[in-house]
Amino acid sequence: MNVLILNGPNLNLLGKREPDIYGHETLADIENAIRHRAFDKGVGTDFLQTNHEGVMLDRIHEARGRFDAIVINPAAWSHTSVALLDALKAFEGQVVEVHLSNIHTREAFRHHSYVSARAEAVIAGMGSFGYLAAIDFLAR
Ligand code: CA2
Repeated sequence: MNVLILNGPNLNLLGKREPDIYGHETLADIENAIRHRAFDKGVGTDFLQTNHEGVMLDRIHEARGRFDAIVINPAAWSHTSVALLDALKAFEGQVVEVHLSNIHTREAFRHHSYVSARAEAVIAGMGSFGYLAAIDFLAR
């Protein structure tokens, strides 16, 4: 199984700002933990973080036929992007949506995610462990 792990806008700042909400780990720390967990489960991985929505859409298009699943933290695009939802609908594999924070206990505008309509599973509020849970779910 090959899994593409996608992280959306501003997640490159993890560990550098707002540690009370998003924790002290950097995105590199989290990606390393995912890489190790996936290796243990015999799962191949590739990673992208981007602050550019078109770059994210192109990567999802390219994933068609190459990856069995996508684990995505769409960050703010969760709450705004029908384009991201449409791109994920064109991907034939499984999709797991991950949020570090529990978006349902935060501001009302974070309660709805367009991506959730396409996701097999949605994880929120587990911090970086959510990504590892997503790998375990896909490898089960
Ligand atoms: O909880 C999550 O994982 C979110 O997807 C994170 C997004 C937010 O817009 C979603 O509502 C929930 C924000 C990512 C920004 O990450 C930062 C990290 C450090 C400093 C500033 C922003």
